[in-house]
Amino acid sequence: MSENKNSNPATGPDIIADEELRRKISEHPCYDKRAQHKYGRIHLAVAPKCNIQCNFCVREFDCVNESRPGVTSKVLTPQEALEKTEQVLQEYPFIKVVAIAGPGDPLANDETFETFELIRKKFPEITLCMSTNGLRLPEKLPEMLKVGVSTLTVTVNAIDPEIQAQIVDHIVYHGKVYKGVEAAKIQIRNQLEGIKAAAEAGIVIKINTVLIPGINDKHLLEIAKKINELGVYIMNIMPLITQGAFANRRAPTAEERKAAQAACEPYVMQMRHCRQCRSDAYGLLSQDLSQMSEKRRKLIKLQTKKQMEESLKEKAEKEKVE
Ligand code: CLF
Ligand code: SF4
Repeated sequence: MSENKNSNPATGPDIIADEELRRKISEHPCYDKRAQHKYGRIHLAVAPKCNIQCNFCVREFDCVNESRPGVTSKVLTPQEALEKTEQVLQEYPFIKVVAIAGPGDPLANDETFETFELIRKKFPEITLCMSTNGLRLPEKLPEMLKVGVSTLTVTVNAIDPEIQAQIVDHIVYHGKVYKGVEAAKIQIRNQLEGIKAAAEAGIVIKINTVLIPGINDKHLLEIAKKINELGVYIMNIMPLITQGAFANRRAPTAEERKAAQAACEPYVMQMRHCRQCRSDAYGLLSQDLSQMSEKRRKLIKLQTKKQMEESLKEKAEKEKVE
């Protein structure tokens, strides 16, 4: 068995050399399981278009590579997204990550970059996070670095084109439609090249892999080994949601998913607390404020205010003693 050279499940963010990045990861609810009950994220639904067709995707809904399926998010303009972020961060300061995860593919929408640019200018300290199918990753990486994306999720469901061709029906790449193995080869090449370059540029990478029994279930270990070589930080094995062209397939059992995570863990740290959130979710992972009543949100706002006042008081008292 080869060494897990890039991730250490025992230490998490501590293995990241850059201090600022280490802080960001330790406050990222998806990247560090210890952060999930303390820090939150806001998803900005500014990216409606997608450039591929996954067989498990029904396009009226959010991208299921990073979202709970069967829900639709209202698309925002970049300016509306900034205004929403200003309001939400003021009310819920425990939110430390601003992310774009759909409803389509963020790299297929220029609004992704316009939005990140606006957010970065207003909140230079905040962590910018993104998820993508990776088709345009190599060509878009310079723009991502320019706006300051520091955590990135790429969905990799196969690194073997024969397997990938069973998962993605077609891709649209530079204005041309490709199908089958030809499409799969282009997407896998761009994903792997893009992941390697992004990791080398200092972006902390998570891979989402949808576990599809009978298609890629025997292939996950190969993916884990490959992404370990590329410098990936963490892997999130998600269960197939049976819909679209895969409506008649079988979802993996909890045991099958656990076994896949255990097999891949020696090669890459495993995320086990994913909530498959909406592309407009905000709050803690376990507490999506976008789906709560105004009354419940007000209560959380008051609790947050109280907690902040208490921690400021504690800090002031500590400083007095010192
Ligand atoms: Fe969002 Fe994804 Fe960033 Fe997290 S979600 S873009 S890495 S800030 Fe997190 Fe939600 Fe699971 Fe995604 S729980 S669906 S893994
Ligand atoms: Fe659907 Fe996401 Fe696949 Fe695009 S990348 S087809 S939005 S699941």
